[in-house]
Amino acid sequence: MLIKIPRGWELPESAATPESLFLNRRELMKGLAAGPILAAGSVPFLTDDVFAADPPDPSAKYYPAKRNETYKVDRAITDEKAAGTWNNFYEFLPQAGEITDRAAKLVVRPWEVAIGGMVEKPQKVAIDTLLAAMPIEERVYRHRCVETWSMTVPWTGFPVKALVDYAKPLGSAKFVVMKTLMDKDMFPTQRSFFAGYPWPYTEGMTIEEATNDLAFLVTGVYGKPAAKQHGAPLRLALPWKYGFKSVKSIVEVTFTDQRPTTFWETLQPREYGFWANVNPAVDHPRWSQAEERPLGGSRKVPTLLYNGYAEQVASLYAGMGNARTLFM
Ligand SMILES: Nc1nc2c(c(=O)[nH]1)N[C@H]1C(S)=C(S)[C@@H](COP(=O)(O)O)O[C@H]1N2
Ligand SMILES: [Mo]
Repeated sequence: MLIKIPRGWELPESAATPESLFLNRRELMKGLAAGPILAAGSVPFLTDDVFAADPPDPSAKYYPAKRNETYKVDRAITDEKAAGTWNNFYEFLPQAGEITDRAAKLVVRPWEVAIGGMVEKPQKVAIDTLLAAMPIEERVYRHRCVETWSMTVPWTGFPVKALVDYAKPLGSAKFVVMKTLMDKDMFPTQRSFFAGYPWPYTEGMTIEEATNDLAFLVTGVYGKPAAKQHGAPLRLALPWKYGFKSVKSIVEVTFTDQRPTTFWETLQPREYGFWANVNPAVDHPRWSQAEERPLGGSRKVPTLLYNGYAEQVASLYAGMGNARTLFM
């Protein structure tokens, strides 16, 4: 986010191109990779996908999960390709963009999540063991990036509250901290110039926020295991907060009584704070937050207080005043 802030009108072609054209371009790329076959002109180049080499996903059986209709959004669901080709995942690319091919390097099995800190018993749990213990469902949520693009997506996963119950935190724990995998082989920016960033990507929330109904841990998107660029195999979704709170590819969940200093807060505390609740009336120091551009379109729409979730979450902040810091 420090490098360059893309504006709506600076989006690369891939994010704004109709899906059909985009698919054609991708087919063309595959064709080029399969050079001689294409030249022969007779054999279709559809048999193997040069981008997909992963073994079958052991969690495939959970998808599609039953949609929880409590969470309704009066906006069209974003086209899957649009959501999956405009991503923010600094471990792959230090700006938002298309990272599908880079993200293919992420190995998501085996995958362990370490649960520790102020809990009855610290433990490491394999992602598939965890999934088997969680109430898996689908929820359609809005997502609002601090850089003003947005999307509406069907996430599959389970409430953060279910993980909190599973972890059995001590009564003295006040915050939940989540961290992304640290792996210099899979994540190129963790070893390059950007090695100076405070890796691993770290986010946090209060216990009250974590146990609010809306707080969700995502394992799938669009009725399938999550595409890697979305933060497989486990990412957070706090839909009332700016997107940077929704940490991807989580390997560590820690309970603590100390408020953590998060990744973006470390880098730029006056622009990306701990609370980061969406508020159209509180501008980012460098741009307005009044409007957003849903991915897959060019039309801007108004941004809503708490991203449209005020009814569910405003009470979390009652009595905290109206400090600017709650909304940045
Ligand atoms: N580990 C990690 N998690 C991350 C990020 C990141 O760079 N690294 N970017 C965040 C930001 S700024 C946004 S808007 C969302 C984007 O999620 P999406 O790419 O699935 O749309 O992921 C968030 N989670
Ligand atoms: Mo973002």
